[in-house]
This record gives sequence, C-alpha cells and structure tokens, in this order.
Amino acid sequence: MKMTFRWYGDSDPVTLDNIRQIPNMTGVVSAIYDIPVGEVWPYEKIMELKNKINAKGLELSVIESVPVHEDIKYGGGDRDRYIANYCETLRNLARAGVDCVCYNFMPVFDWTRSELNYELPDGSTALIYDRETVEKMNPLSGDLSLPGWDSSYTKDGMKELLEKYQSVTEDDLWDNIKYFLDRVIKVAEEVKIKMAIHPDDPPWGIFGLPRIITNKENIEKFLKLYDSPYNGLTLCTGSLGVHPENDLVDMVYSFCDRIHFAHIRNIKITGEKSFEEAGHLSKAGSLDIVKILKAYHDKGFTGYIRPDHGRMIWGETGRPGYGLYDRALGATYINGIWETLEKVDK
Ligand code: DNO
Repeated sequence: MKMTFRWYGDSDPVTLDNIRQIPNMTGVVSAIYDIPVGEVWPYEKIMELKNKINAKGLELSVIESVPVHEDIKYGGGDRDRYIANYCETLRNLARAGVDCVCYNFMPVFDWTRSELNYELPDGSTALIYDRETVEKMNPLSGDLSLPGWDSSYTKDGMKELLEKYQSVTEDDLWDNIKYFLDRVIKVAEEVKIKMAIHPDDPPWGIFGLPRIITNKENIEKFLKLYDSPYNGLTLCTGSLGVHPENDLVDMVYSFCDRIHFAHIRNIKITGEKSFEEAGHLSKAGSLDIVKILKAYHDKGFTGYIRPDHGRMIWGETGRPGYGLYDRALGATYINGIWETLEKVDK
C-alpha cells in the first residue's frame, strides 16, 4: 500500500511541511479547487499543483475529486459537453502523470452530517449524523453550511436544481451512471487512469434524492456496468460502515482487485441511521480496522490508502474532519498495523 494524506491546497491550514513529517507519508491527495464544476482543468494548473507537492518530496498520488457535473447525474441536456470536458481533464491529468482519480455520483449533496463540532466525552469534537435532525433540515433554508455541500449555489439555484431531480429515480441514476461510464472509462483505459468511485455518504437516500453506491449488491452491479480494471472503487470504510449490514471485511476480499484507493476511518453507530465519527482505533468505534487491513494485506493490496476524517483534538481548529493531528494519528495507527501484518502475519 502507498500511504497518502488529503491536502486542500494553499488555503488548507494543514501544510505540506506538516504532511511530509508524518511517518511513511509518500503521497498527497488533492484537487484543483478554483475551476467551476464541469470545466476542463488546464494542464498548466495541474502541473503547478504537482510541482508544489514534488518540491516537498511528496508525490501527487490521487485526485480527489474531479467532480461530476449535476447535468450528467440527472441526465440533463448538456451532459455530452460536460462528459467531453471530463475526458479532456483526464487526458490533462494523465499527461501530468496522475494515475488515479476519485469521484462520486451522489445527487446534489456530497457527504452530509447533522453537526460538525459535537463534543465527545473526552473533550474532542467530531462530526455526527443524527437521523431526526437531518430529516428536519431544509436544504432550501439557505442557512445551512455542511462540509460536502457545494456552497456556490444560491437559494434559488439550489431550488431549481432540486426540482430537476424531482422525477429522477434510482433506475434513472443507474442509466445515467452507465451513460457516463461508457464514455469516460474508454478514455481512462486509453490514458491509464484508474477511476475510483467513492461510495455514498451516508449510504442511503437523503432529502428525497436517490443514492446507489450504497451496499455490496449495488457495488457489484456498478462494477459490471463497465467491466474494466479502470472502472474501480474508492472503498471508504466510514461511508459504507454506518450501515450495519455492510460488511467491510467481506467487501475488501470481494472487490480488492478493483479497489484503487482505500479510505480508512472508524465510526460509531449510535442508533438507526445515526452515527458519530470516531478515532481510527477499532475499539473507538463499530468497525474492526485490523480485520479490514488484514483483508487488504491478505489480498496483496498495492493501491493508495489514506487515513480519513479525524476528530478535532488538542485544541486544533480548521476544516471539519480534516485537521492534522487526529488524521496523523490515524496514519500512524494504519502504519503500525500494516508493519505488524508484514512482519508477523506471514
Ligand atoms: C469526504 C470525502 C468526500 C469525497 C467525495 C469523493 O470527506 O470523502 O467528499 O471526497 O465524495 O468524490
């Protein structure tokens, strides 16, 4: 496995100098954040990002994410133009040496939580998801700001977008994702970029919008829609793991050949469709991180891996889920388990 860490670019309070000092850190996961969703990423801008990272002795390992325009997801009239742009971005990324791209296919909202600074008994804070609170939230109220939401939408823009999804069913979403894969994976194969879809977080529909990358059966269906090693997965333990029926160990054994990017984090299920984000340690949450990593090790996983969200600890403030300290502890924990597996579990 190749250990990486997510970096949000120059505006991130966590610096590349911080990241390079984390033991065993070889790569950075990043993106270009100032290009509107759907437009082509110019080669020069990608190279600028890459050079900045290389100058600190790190690799630009994975792009997380090249976002998919909503027109593609709901099947709007402009989707062919946005798909062509997406392919052009992939070509530019490949020319810059990038070989793995993460993306998602969640309508309108990316990851969603009910609270960003929930205080845990030890005084640290974490992101949580409480079903009742989310069910009462109104995405049109205009005063919500959650980490995964594209804040560039005005209230009216959001209303218009949600209206476009009114009649979009799960089946439509399957058709639209197939339409996307049929055109994009062909190019990914040609330029040798491994595409890695991120599962839906949480893995159930929210605000009446369908979600499909939610469980083993659907992931199997997804992989068969375009059966190519370039049509792969970002297996995110924290996203899928909040549903008690999702068995992450089994998924790693079943899908490892198609997992290009592993997100490792723990969550604690606190009720039906409710959870808290936890420290990475197995004992801190509901997932057995050792068993999950053992499955990757047994399968000879050589892809990219990163610690995922952390709590805010030691008084740190910053981007929810993406502070330095708890994620660095997560990386160290993963490194420790992996070294043990390498040396003892032969
Ligand atoms: C949240 C992230 C997601 C992820 C996208 C991938 O912390 O895991 O926002 O980057 O869903 O496209």
